[in-house]
Amino acid sequence: MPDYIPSPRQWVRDQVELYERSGGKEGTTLRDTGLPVIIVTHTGNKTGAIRKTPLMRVKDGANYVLVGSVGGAPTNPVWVNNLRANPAVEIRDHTAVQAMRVREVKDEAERARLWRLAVAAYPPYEEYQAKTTRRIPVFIAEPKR
Ligand code: F42
Repeated sequence: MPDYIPSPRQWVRDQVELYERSGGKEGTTLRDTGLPVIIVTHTGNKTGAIRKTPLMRVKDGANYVLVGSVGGAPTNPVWVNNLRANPAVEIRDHTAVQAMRVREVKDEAERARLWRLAVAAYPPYEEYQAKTTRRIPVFIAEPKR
């Protein structure tokens, strides 16, 4: 069993800890926005370690949309590299935990549709895209069959 390495960011680490310790009953929203968050568990592409990344909860039917915005920072979050290298993830949405497979959305029409869903769920994504010259990566996570 590989080791779990928590995020170096204290507030992120604290959110993951509370979310998981409470079995998905507490720590499930982004700070004071009240908007729901999921926890994506994935594998470090260099360390092979278990990584846990909270993201906004954006649903598309049974699927989840994962947005690598990191506040409109100039570079992609490093979890994007992990998902590109190893698409097997686990997603915790409150009390439900599911094995899923991710793929990066490259098709423009599909991305546009999912981006609209993402912005509806979390409007600041639009400002984040405007703040950066990089194209914010979007993944879709589908239940593993
Ligand atoms: N970030 C988003 O991008 N989108 C969201 O919708 C979002 C929502 C959200 C809600 C709640 C919350 O608490 C946080 C939220 N965040 C959101 C922030 C998100 O959880 C991440 O913290 C953020 O996206 C930055 O991700 P990151 O993977 O770049 O994190 C850095 C700080 C980090 O953890 N770096 C690690 C480190 O040790 O420096 C490396 C982690 C790692 O995966 N390493 C890989 C390995 O092999 O282990 C190597 C990666 C490589 O290729 O270099």
